[in-house]
Amino acid sequence: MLNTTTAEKLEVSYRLSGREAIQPAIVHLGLGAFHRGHLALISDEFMAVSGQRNWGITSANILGDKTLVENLQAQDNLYTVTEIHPDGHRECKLVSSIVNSLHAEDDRLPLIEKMSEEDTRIVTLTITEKGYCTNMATGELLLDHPLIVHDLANPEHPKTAIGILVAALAARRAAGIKPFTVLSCDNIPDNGKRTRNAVLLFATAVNDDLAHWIDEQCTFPSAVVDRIVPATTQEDLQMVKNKLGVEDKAAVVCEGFRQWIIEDNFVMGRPDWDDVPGVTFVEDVRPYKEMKLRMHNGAHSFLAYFGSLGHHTTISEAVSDPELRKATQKLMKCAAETLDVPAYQNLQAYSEQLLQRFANTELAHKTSQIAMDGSQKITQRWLETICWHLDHNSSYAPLALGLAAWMKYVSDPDTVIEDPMAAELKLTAETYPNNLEARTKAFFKLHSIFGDYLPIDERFVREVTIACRILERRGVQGALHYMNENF
Ligand code: NAI
Ligand code: CS2
Repeated sequence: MLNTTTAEKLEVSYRLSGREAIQPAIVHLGLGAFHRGHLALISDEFMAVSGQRNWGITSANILGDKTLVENLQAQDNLYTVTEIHPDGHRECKLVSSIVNSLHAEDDRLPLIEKMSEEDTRIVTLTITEKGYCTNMATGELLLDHPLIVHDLANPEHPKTAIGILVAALAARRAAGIKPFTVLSCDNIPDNGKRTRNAVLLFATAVNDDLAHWIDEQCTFPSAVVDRIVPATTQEDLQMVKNKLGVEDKAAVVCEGFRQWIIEDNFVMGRPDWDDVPGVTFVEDVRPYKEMKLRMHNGAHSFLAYFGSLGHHTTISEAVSDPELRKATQKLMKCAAETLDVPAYQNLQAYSEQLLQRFANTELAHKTSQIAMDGSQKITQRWLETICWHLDHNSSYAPLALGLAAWMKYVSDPDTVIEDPMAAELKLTAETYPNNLEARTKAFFKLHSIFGDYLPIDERFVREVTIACRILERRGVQGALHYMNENF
């Protein structure tokens, strides 16, 4: 069991002295691997270097992962993060910033009460792209989403993160308490603005005066987050146990790289997170957001779908395939052309750094994990790049081939896909089993992914249909080689 002995072994026992004095001023929704390997670790390091004890975290899962919460509670909410570098060097860090953990799926009230306390000054989120219940093409809240429909009818007993945020803000307003800042740490474009718009639309449907209060007083800064944190495997848990001599059932492994770029707009103050490496406060995250989502995540999804089709289990295996590596470089170049970044930003160097990060064979980042929830990812990772190239009449062949791979992946009758739109995707594929052109156009009709304009752009439809044909006729390696030779 993780305890003070572990702290002594890691020579951080000082970190636990006075831990009981830590005040939880942050509530986090989405107690997942990334939260534990990024925000919670950064907050822990910040409190260690600053000596401040008033930025502890209450972390909650509102959907699933009950066992993780129970395991964390059983070890006093302590856990470790092992940063694994490409050369095999491992650095194990004990994290003590989470002082409360909740599983709030069955009963939201304790969580909402915690969020309503005046001491709670920031609410952070890593609830996955699907957790926002929004149309990824437009960014708008899906008012017909079954859980949103439930929450609008039962605003005091919400199931969604959006509903929970509004319920907690309503309680604060009723108690005459200022609102907290909402800080999304998810890979969605304009995550602060989109969360704000979803909260305001929901609040307007519940109570117009509440919506005005939120609009005027609550802040929703956007942020760009970057650290590769794969789902923890049994091998990871065993590695940590061998290293520490005790079991850590909430252990996280990740790469050494980390980045967190945050708009500095916090209504009730914030920690000086930038006292620790990798964190920067800015006025506008837009240039960084597009770079990260289109180059890093765009390449990640490309490697995930072509890697899966090519029977590569991990990203590091996929990127070791020469044709796939070359095609990924071309995709990143295609994305880089769309970016308006500061002159000092060397996008070629960024691309090469990404390939090194992807090639980290010490991290078992599974292609299947990244391939999950594609309906919530490809819009911001690929389609925004495609739209730019359509506007500029320039080529986007790697992205077209990526879409072909995604459609082939989700259409495979033997592939069980994890995606909130799995049923629609499978039905679309099954409707046109032998008519590739009709099937491709049917996918484009999925509005929450492709929006209004792409499906009616004949150039786009033609380009992607051709890519699908190339993939069908030449196979994975043949299609990659063809694109590499001709683009
Ligand atoms: P994870 O699977 O470990 O955790 C997912 C979390 O989301 C869990 O706490 C789960 O309870 C919650 N969740 C899932 N569906 C939800 C819903 N509909 N409503 C509310 N909560 C929901 O995944 P991980 O690695 O923590 O990633 C979570 C998110 O963090 C990603 O979707 C991404 O947006 C962001 N992220 C992840 C990175 C990574 O490398 N793992 C890196 C950068 C960002
Ligand atoms: C990945 C991201 O699972 C995925 O979709 O592309 O979680 C990726 O690991 C992070 O964005 C890296 O910062």
